[in-house]
Amino acid sequence: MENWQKKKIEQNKKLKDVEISFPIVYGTISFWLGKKASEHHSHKWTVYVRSANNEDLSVIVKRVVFQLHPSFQNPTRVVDQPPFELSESGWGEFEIAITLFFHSDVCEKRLDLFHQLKLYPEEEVGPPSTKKPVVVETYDEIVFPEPTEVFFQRVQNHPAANVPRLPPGLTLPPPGSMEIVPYEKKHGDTKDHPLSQWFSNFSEADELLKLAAARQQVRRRPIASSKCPYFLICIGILLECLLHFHTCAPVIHATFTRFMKLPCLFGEFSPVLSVPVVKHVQDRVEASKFPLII
Ligand code: SLL
Repeated sequence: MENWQKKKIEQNKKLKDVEISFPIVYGTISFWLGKKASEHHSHKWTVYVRSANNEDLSVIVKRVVFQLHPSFQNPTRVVDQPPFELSESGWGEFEIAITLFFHSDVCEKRLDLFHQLKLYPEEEVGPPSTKKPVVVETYDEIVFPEPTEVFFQRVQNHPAANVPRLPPGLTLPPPGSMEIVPYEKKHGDTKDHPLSQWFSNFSEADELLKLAAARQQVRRRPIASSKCPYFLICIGILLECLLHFHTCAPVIHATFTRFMKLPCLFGEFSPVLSVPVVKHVQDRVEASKFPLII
């Protein structure tokens, strides 16, 4: 075998029983334009995908494509740099398709997310204001099962990643002996983002999720004896994963956001409503039980 072939095989070697996850948040923030509002441009809004702790997602994400309503000019918008976001102005609410493309060592498959743009608050919370936006965010985790060694080494110390310790007995070649796929080392986080005061803090939720996951693994129950009311949903998730994704596919971990319309999981609030983050946290932990029982 040629040297380059050996190298390629080495780079593509998968780490069994290992998964790397990235907590993400995607959503929209929209402001009413007040006096500046016109018939077709009553609101300005921003749609975005960010890491849940506002770290730089470009470590895995190469490109994000936002598919807007056909009433917009050039409705397919491509963003190749962090922050992965798009700002527009318009008059109506619609569903935005958000497609994530990953670097080649991360995953060949793309990931489709969908987000409903909201311009108007659900309940009347006082007179309309140009200062207080309507914020709708969804927390999810992208899980990469069986990452390649190259990917593992590249992100193991990255703050946007949840990287486990390697299983006992598994060691990696010392850094330097592998060709590391470069990624742009720019400051692409969203910490000093102009909209960051409106971002929800999901990092506590994430910590609690991890704790709950650990607890669940300790007392893992067999499925037959489980009284899990979400049994059918679990099968749905499994089927969905099998149908849509193959081995290297990203899996949306917190899929319950799509199946269970718990309002707390679909974190919709304006600062005026100010639903406490703790509420999100508790319900997430509850809902996280069912995928872990499998
Ligand atoms: C509705 N189903 O009827 C929705 C469609 C489309 C919103 C909303 C375009 C702005 C522009 C715009 O805001 N479209 O022309 O640039 O409510």
